[in-house]
Parts: sequence; C-alpha cells; structure tokens
Amino acid sequence: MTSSPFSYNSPVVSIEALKHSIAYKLMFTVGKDPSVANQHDWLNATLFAVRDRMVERWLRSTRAQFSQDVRQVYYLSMEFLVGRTLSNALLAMGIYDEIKQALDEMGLSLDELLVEETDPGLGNGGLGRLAACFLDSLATMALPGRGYGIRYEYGMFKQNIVNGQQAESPDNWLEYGNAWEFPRHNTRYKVRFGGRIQQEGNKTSWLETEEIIAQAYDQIIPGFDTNATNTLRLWSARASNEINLGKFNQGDYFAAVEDKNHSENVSRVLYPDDSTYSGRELRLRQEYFLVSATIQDIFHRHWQTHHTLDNLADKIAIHLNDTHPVLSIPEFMRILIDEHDYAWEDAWDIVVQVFSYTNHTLMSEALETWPVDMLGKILPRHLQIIFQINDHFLKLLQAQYPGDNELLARASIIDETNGRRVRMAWLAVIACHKVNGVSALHSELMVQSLFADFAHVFPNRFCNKTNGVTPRRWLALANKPLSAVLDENIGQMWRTNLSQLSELTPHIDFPKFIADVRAAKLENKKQLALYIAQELNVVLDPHALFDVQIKRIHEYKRQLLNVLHVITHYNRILKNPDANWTPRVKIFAGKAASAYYAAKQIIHLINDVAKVINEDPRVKNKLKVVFIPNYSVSLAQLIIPAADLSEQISLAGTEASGTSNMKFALNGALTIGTLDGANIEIQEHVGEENIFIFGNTAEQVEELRRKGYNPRQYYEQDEELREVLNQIATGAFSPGDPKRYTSLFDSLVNFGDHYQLLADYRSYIDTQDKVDELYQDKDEWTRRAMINVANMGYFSSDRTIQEYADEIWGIESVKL
Ligand code: B1N
Repeated sequence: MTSSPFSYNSPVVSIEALKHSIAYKLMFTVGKDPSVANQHDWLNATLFAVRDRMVERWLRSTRAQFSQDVRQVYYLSMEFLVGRTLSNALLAMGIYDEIKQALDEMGLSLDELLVEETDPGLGNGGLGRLAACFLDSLATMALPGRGYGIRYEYGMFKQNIVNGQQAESPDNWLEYGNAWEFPRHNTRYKVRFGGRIQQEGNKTSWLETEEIIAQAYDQIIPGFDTNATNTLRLWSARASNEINLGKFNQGDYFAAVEDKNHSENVSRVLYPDDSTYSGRELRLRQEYFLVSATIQDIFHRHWQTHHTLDNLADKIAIHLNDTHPVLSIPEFMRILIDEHDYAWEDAWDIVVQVFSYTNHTLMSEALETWPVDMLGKILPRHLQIIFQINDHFLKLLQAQYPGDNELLARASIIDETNGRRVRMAWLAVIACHKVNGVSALHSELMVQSLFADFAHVFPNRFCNKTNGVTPRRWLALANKPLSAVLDENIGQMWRTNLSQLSELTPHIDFPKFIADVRAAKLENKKQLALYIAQELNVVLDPHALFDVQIKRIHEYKRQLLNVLHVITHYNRILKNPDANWTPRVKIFAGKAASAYYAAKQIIHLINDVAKVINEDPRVKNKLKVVFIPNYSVSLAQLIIPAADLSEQISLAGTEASGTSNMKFALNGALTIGTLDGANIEIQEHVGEENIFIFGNTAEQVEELRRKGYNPRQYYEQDEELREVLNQIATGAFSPGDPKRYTSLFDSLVNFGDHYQLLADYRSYIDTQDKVDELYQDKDEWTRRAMINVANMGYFSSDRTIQEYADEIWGIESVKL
C-alpha cells in the first residue's frame, strides 16, 4: 500500500486471484470452455469477476445509507448515457493495471476487450450524459442518491452514412445480454392507464384501468477511490397478464399475444429527439411509466423504515431532470390524497419541500405541452389534480395581482391559446421549491424570458447550477497520456479535487512540460487518425490542426456555419495554393433526429463537401473533412482528447450550457465559440487571451431580431460569403443533383436565417484566421491550451453536485 498526499491508496490484489476469478466466471457464469471462448465471452467473464468485487461495497453502502437513515435524493431522468462500464469500474476500484496484467498473463488484451463492450445509448445528448456524470459524482462523494430511468430495449438508433446521408437502424443493445445489470424479479409495480374516476363523498377512486407491470433492473454506480457506491434503477415493462386469457379461450391466439406486445411497447424505444418535443401518446405513457413505478418504489422504501409518510419531506428529495418526469407531482399528490387520506394542503406542503426541477432549454420547440384531451384520456385522475393545482395557484395570483387577467392567462398551467394544452414547465415551477438553469447566462435568461412572471411571484425559487463533467471518465479514463503528464507534475489527486489543476500554472513555463504535453496530444491524435483510416479510409496527418465539432446536429448549434468556413477556406486555398497554409482537419460527428429534415440536409452537405475537398488533388493535406458516423459516449472519449480546436458556435442565447465545451478545454483544446451557455464562464476562468470568442452576444442577437434582421444584406455585401452560398445553391458540391441545396440556401438568404449565421459569418472567419496563425507557433498554442487545463477545476461535476446537495437537496455524505 502506498500512502502519500499526492496519490491514492491501491488495494492489495493478487494477480493470481484475479486470473482465477476470471477463469472461474468464464466456466461457471458464462458457461464456456476456455478453448472455444471468444472475445465477448472473455469480456463477460472479466465483467462478472469485477462486478463481484464491487457487489460487496455496494451492499455495504446500501446498508450504511439505510441504517444512518439520512435524507436521500432521487434523480428522475428519461435518459442516462452512462457509457461503457468496465474501464470505469476498474479505474474506480484502483485495479486497472492489475486486471490488465492478469489478462495479459492469460494471453488476452484488456484494450481489445474494452472496446467489445456495448455502449448503452439510453439517451440523446447532453441532458442524458449530465445525468450520468451526476451519478458518478454522487457516488464518489458518498452522497446518498439514486438514479431512476427506463431500461429501453432499443436505445439511440445506430447511424450509418449511405451515399452521404444518414441512415438509421435499431440499436439492439441487449442482444448479447447485459452482464452489468441485476434483474429484480421481486421489485415490480403495477402502472395504470386510462379508466374512469368515481367520486363518493370526498373519496376519489380511479377505476377500470388498463395495467402493465414495471420491473426493476439495478446497476451499480461505483464511486472513485471509495467504498461508496450508488444505484441506477431502470424500469422495464411487462404485460400484466402474460396473455389475455379471455381472448385466448375464444381461440384468438394472435389478439391475445398482441395485447402483451402493446403493453411492453412502453419501454421499447428511446425517443431520438434532442431539444425538440414530439407530443406523441406513447411518449406520454413512457413518462408516466417512469414516474409511477418510481414514486411507488420511493414510498415503499420509506414506509418500510418509517411506517408513516408524514416525515417524507425530511427524508427524501426528488429531482426532475427537465419536465419529462413532471407527472411525479400529480402522482405524489394522488397517492397521498386518494390512498392515504391526506388533506390537500398537507400533501401540497410535502410536495413543495420534496421536489426540485432543472430546466435545460428555453427554446419553444422543446417545451412540453400535452393536449388536455390526451392527458385526460390516459391519466384522468392526474388531469383533475393538475386542474386543482392550477385553481389554487390562480387564486393566489389573483389575490396578489387583482385584475391582471393577462397575467392569469399567461401563468395558467392550461394554455388556452392553441387548443387546450397543459404546460408541463409551469406545473414544475409552481410545485418545486427550487428551479435551476444550467449556466449563468441560461439561468439569467430563464427568469427574464420563459419564467419572467413566475420570477416575480416566487423570487427565491430560481437559481443557477452551472453544469460540470466528471474528471474520472473525461480525463483519467479518456486521456491516459495527458493524465500521466499531470500525475508527474502535480500528483494524482486532481481526480477527486479538480481545482488542484491550478497547480499546473508554474509548470507551464517549462519547455520540458510543454514538450511532454505536446507528445501526449500527438499520441491521442494518432489514435484517432488510426480509427478514421480504418473506418473511413481517409488518411490524416496527425500534425495538422484537428478542428472538431461533435454534438447533435441541430440548426441552432450551427454546424452549417462551420461548413461555410470549410468552403471559404477551400476557396482561398484554390486561389492561392502556395501560401503558407496551416494544415487543418475538420472533424464532424453527430446524429440528427430521424424526422428532422433540415438537420439531415446538413449531414448530407458535410459529406458532399468532404467528398469534393478530399478528392481534390490541388488541396492535398492542407485541408481534409471527415464526418465520423454513429457518435456516442465511447467515440467522444476517443475524439475529444485528440482535438486541438473545439467548435462551440451556437447562436448566443440558444445553447443552455453545453458540456462538451468543458470536456474539450479540460483535455487541452482551445475553444472557438460564441458568448453562449457555459462558454461565457469558461472564458471567465481561462482568460480572454486563451479562447477565441466571436459573434454577437445574446443581447445583440435580440436587438437584431427586434430591429428586423435582414440576412440578404450580408449576402449582398460580403463577396466571399456570397461566393460560398452560391456554390452551395448551384450544386458545386452536389454536381449530380444541382438543386439539392436550394431550399437550404433559401432558408439562409431568403427566409430569415433564424439562427443568424450570416450575421456572425465575417467575425467567425476572421477569428478562424487568428486560429491558423496561432497554430503556427506550436509552443504558444500548447501554452495557452495548458492555461485552459489549469483553470478548468470549476467545471467538475463534483462542484456542481456539491452545490445541488447544499442548496437544493439538503443531503450530506454517508459515513462508511
Ligand atoms: O441539456 C444539456 C445542456 O448542456 C445543453 O445545452 C442542452 O441543450 C441540453 C428534450 C432535451 N436541453 N434540452 C434537452 C433533451 C431531450 C429531449 O427529449 C430536450 N437537452 C438539453 C445539459 O444541461
């Protein structure tokens, strides 16, 4: 055992014992003979061997939480993007090198096994990945909390690029089993839909419902360098009657089995919509499925220890990850009132103390509003309760602002302006004691725009919790070369105390340090180049500037603005081929929602442009463009450490926070970005000389919109821009189909350019020129990149979670 203030204690494990348990698991759990086992079998054997060692800690932690009877937080989310688990578990337990050696001695390679693990895609993007970073921080800090979500049978679709276009196929991630989960056959709850309401005196009953079963699957969330662990509990739908006996006996076998399939549809597939809202009935059912099973489970656990619900507010906090699980509120009220005879006021008091809510977007297309009719058909009792909550609230409002009928209409949970719809965000704000945004700018805009009325009524309710990312996965695991350099210079403790990165500052002036960091970056770039060569057959020069934009494809994120720069740069190279160009590789990755035509057109254009440029013999290595298919957490872990430049170029005021911006800066990339989301705070921490900021501010964007934005004016006045747009419009990149992008051209030049690309174009291009210039001085570039790293401590999700724990949930670490 080592013990120093600069390193963690490693557990004592014998390599022989590890080898023995892996071989044992292969035979007795996987059921394979070593002579015929394939890589996947060995992976599973290793997973089981590692899992066993974690279970002990898990049981101990759960027991400690239980016996100390501390307040717990329950984090409800429709998405958890946890990523691959084996490598993270090895890191958390401090046995990474030991397992590597054990496998080595058995003639196996840990690196080869690790990439065999399926990456569960149970989320869309930032919101789902944030939930996973939060679970990691909760466990590492021994904070008592659990995640609750849905065990989708099919996660995010797989993306292939076929003839330059996105093609989707189902992600059957459970096909080869999931060694990491524990099915809980005895933890099952009935979830009810439909039916009717019966009123007898003041007793309300919900009758004649359709029922399905929610069954729990648990996954261990290990804390890093601690015995603390937490649980992620995911629900899977089962038909409540295996088959419908009535129909079966009538001889209608198919109808009988069909019913079963219908019920199980609830946990079949993740909705692939990020920052948009689809309004489909199945989605509403999914949301209630998560909510109903979870609230029953929470009440059940609480009842077991306390035999009363009166002290719920002392013992539990429930957090809503966006409005997706907001039906928890009427469900909680319903159980207290209908099943436990609570008075409305008493139940409401508990609700407000227990619940809190994070808003993740201000964009109207993402805000959930359910038609009153649909909600009433599927959840009639919940609709009643929502109306009642609204009545109480509107009375309060009337008393406070007598005669202001417009305010009443604006703040009512029921939107009467376009059909009758239930505004889920309003319900959340009215019922939660705290509502937070995810970056300083977003939280400020939240109270100025979307929730302005509520901010007057509930002045102490709104706050900011700037997002963060876990340094375990996003630095220690993803970037071993850089981690080694950090360890050598400042010790290992940054993994659990990221602000220690500031101790790098004095090292930044040493040439040896800069050289080591550069070597680490080069190694990461070679790894990525190897992957790209294998997958896409494109050969990259690892010394070129790797310029990366990876995230969901969305108009507001403005991948198209990046494409305008690509083409501008291409045109300039052709006009002046012998100039001293900084070699660049433009790397894109990301999925488009399957029904989002404009986003799919952007993917098509990127691939069309890539083809023309990569095949143009005049360009050679000066510029290459690649679109890496099927973006995922594990691909992010490969790509981010290899980036020199991080593109964070959303229209100011649209990206609530962003979290990849933090991961890139933490891994030593410089950012080119707008003053949007958390970019602003990154700039404040790293200093304005060490980040490339361009474009209009959120205020200027608003002002331009107010005054009447005219994109055509930019098109007419900027010759270089006009040339680029004309090329796109006339088929320079789609010669076989010259009209392919006319509608895209129109949306920019003639139909309003909603995300103001043309307004920011010139400033973006000029700033990219500065990027090229700085990259010529590699030492200075690396110096600035390392100033970024040294100042990223604030963006650890440990800091974020400590703020939630102290200021929203009121929870404290468990003693182990
Ligand atoms: O949440 C992330 C932020 O960093 C991003 O800026 C933000 O865009 C993202 C409906 C969403 N906002 N809204 C969603 C996801 C799925 C869905 O069905 C909306 N995702 C975000 C973490 O705070």
